[in-house]
Amino acid sequence: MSEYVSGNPMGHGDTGDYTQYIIDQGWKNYTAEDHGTWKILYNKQKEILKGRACDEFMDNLDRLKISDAQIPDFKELSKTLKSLTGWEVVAVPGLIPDLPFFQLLSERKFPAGNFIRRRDQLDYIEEPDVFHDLFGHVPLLADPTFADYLEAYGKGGMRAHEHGTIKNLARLYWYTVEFGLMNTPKGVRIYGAGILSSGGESVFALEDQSPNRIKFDLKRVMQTAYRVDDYQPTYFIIDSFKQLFEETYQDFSGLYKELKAAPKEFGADQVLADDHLINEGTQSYHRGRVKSAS
Ligand code: HBI
Ligand code: FE
Repeated sequence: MSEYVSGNPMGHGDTGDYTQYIIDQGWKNYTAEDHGTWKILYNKQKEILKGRACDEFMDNLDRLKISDAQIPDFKELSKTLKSLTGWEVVAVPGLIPDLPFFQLLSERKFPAGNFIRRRDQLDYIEEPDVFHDLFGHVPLLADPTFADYLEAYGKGGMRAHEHGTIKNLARLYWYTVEFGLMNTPKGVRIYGAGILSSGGESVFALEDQSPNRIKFDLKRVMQTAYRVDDYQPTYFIIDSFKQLFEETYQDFSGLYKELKAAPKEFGADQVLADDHLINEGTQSYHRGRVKSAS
């Protein structure tokens, strides 16, 4: 099962005011069991991610002193993060509407769920919790290029909100920030937080014969549906964060015009004639399972 399900239980509010969603982390309220849950998840992932996560992730996990000892204190962590890239972590109760989410990112504030999953949810949780958000997302915010990309994404989100193209932009987020793979001199590595925080998907995304692995193409990604309830049938591979930033650091108005003029939606498992395929998956994993795409 994938780590969490995207969706928006709090609704698509169109208020521009994100402050109403920010809460105190309440670090003192975590119980010994909560910290213990963090420790179990942390140690399992740290082991699985050796040779699978990109170096930028592993190195920054250490640089930010995110350890198995306890759930990080956002205020402490933010001091270090701010000094490195200007990003900080703020606490939210769960998924928040798109616009405040984008606004926070545009100001280099990363909203992280403050709660941690229960012991019976170690492998699967619907809403992003502190393990997914902190362990999965925060280390890369210390990478200068990725940090720039996410800020630019937030700004792009605010423009997409005006164009009515949030769906296209959300797919870009999904296939990069959440489920992205990167080609490196050492081989294909994980940088997407949805994979990094899921033991099962870390192995599946890189080693299983089932999923397609395709070179990243901006327009293609924006037209591709994704699975919210299970592992991805397709992963897109970038060459570097620099490539990702350069290809996406632009005003998407022209692209949105094209997408609106000739609307297309590719299935989450579809392979196209002009895809730059790294490998075509067998889709054996998803065959026979109940489908739902978004
Ligand atoms: N809220 N807390 C939180 N975390 C997210 O990742 C998130 C969100 N709200 C909206 C949202 N993501 C998405 O719609 C973005 O994809 C595009
Ligand atoms: Fe996430």
